[in-house]
Amino acid sequence: MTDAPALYPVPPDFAAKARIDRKQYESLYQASVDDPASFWGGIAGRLDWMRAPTKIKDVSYRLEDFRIRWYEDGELNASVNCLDRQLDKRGDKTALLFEPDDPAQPAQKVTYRELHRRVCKLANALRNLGVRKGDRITIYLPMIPEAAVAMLACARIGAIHSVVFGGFSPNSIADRVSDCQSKLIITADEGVRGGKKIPLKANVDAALKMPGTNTVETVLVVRHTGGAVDMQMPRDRWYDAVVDGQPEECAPERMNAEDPLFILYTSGSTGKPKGVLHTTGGYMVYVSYTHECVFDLREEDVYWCTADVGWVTGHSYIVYGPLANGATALMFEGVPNYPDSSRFWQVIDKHQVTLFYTAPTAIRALMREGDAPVKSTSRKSLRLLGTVGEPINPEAWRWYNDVVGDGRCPIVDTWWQTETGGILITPLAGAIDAKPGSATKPFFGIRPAIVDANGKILDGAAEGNLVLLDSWPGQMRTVYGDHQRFIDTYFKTYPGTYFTGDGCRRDEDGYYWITGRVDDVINVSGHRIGTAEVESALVSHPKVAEAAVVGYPHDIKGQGIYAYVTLIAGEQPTSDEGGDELRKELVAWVRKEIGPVATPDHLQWAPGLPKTRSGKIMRRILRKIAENAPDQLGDTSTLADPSVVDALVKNRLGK
Ligand code: 6R9
Repeated sequence: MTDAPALYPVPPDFAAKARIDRKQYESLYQASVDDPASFWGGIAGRLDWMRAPTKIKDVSYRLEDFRIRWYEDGELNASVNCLDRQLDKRGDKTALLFEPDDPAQPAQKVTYRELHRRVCKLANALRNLGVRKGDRITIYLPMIPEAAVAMLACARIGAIHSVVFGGFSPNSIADRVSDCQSKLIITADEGVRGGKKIPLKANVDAALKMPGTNTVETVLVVRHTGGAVDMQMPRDRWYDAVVDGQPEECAPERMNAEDPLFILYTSGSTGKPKGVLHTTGGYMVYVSYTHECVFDLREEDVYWCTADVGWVTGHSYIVYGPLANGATALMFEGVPNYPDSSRFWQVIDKHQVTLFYTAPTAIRALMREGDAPVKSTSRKSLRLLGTVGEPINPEAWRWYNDVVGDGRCPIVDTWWQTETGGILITPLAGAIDAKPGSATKPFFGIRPAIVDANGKILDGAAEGNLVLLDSWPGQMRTVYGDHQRFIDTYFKTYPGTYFTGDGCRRDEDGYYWITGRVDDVINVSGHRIGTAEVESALVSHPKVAEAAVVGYPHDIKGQGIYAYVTLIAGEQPTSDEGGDELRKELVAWVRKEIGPVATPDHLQWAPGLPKTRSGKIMRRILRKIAENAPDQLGDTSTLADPSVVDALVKNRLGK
């Protein structure tokens, strides 16, 4: 045990200047849950509406009259809120600060005026290409300003964007394009990360050869690295060529508050990734308000969120939240350890970053490199630190606090999900004392509860499953094209509540401690991977009969992927000792099928899998074997063939 403090009180000088102090948090929280409609009706005034909403909230989580509607008679345009309305006061302020992968290349500053111009030109070009309100556009770009431009240009004309993370494979692109029937794709010749090229355009070409993708009429290609690409005319067009000469003004589409803004695919416990759909009004209110409160945003802040725009964090807290607030947001193309493991801290000094938001996995990886790469930089500009994506272990929290923040900067550990649109459980740095490892307390309007396996709500200090009792404006509205799946996934498990899929403990002070997913989702470095997706990739290999995939604790990634594979009759597993060809082939196969994020860390040959007599794989047992805790296997008597367990334990990898 260490004698490190368990509680880090709000720094008094921070609280003195904070937007929200302890008293304000308590009274605003109470007001927000006592009368959500009047609370959120007031907060909506922070946006520019073309028609102000008069109906604020209409929500029922009951299955018989299920509905989630916020601001339903309001009209607005998200790009106008991020751009046009900033021009008067902030036209020359930097909106996006671009730091390229290679530090020798110049950084770029894109002012609000310039961003507005670029968005309008692309929006006009998209309209000329026949894109209309409600059409779906896939964006597959590196972390460059064009990614934000593309999202905002879609928003301007009412097209629904679906951003696909640049690390995903052609297969994953094809699945997402075909699910939402995209008409157009915006990509780049190549991306670069850590000096390595990523063949984005070639991946799109491969995806578009796959079934279900023939809705795509046009592919716009940003020239980024200048690498050679195959242009297939008339389908493929250079981005510059179509944008050049377009008018610099573009009339924004009037959007109803409940019109879709974007789709973002995320992994669930079963089946293919779901198209999480967010709408315009509630989402914009929620992300702009949370961004301002949680980061205690000031006009002069330089804000850096290290997420990729391919994930929800990039949508809400690089693009929509910060720009709606007129902030300066840094966009970083690279990785934390290139050219060396001091890069993050160097970028902070170079751009005088004041607010820094990153993932626990990055903190753990950098912590392993020791203090020197941090200490060689100043970081004096920093005033607040944040984390997101997975639980942060107290050691990493303390290192972040003591070494990165020099003990000066409060930390906000923000819990939320793709589905929630924005941050739901988090400290407000001027109001809530921190406890390392706890996301602490609910944001305004959020009513978390902990239920046991039977759905009984537990009071006081308790551990169980995390549900939310009421809606908030940023909540997802549906699974694109499958509303029933939305209801089944989130509202059936514990009727009358939204089920998060996370386990959680609440302590005697009412602090929430997220313990991780309780469903079949693995959180690898903050990226959600469905076990079902990896299993289906494995069994699509001709030599694989069956596969079961579980997560196990991993020092850096939080969780790693552990796969058990049964080969078809007649195929011989290759050995650990040498000639491990088939194992390597299967790992590479999963990388190719889904993308490098889904690469199994361990692949164990399983002559048989532990199954119940009804044929269900007992993952609980496989998890324990992967965790190397064979003494905790629990009851195996219900298995059809208990002996398979002994064989798996005996042959566990890395014993
Ligand atoms: C924003 C984002 C959501 C899942 C979520 C939970 C985990 C996110 C966390 C956290 C503990 C935090 N998670 N933030 N767990 N503490 N501060 O990450 O969205 O990719 O959809 O992942 O991530 O398990 O359910 P998404």
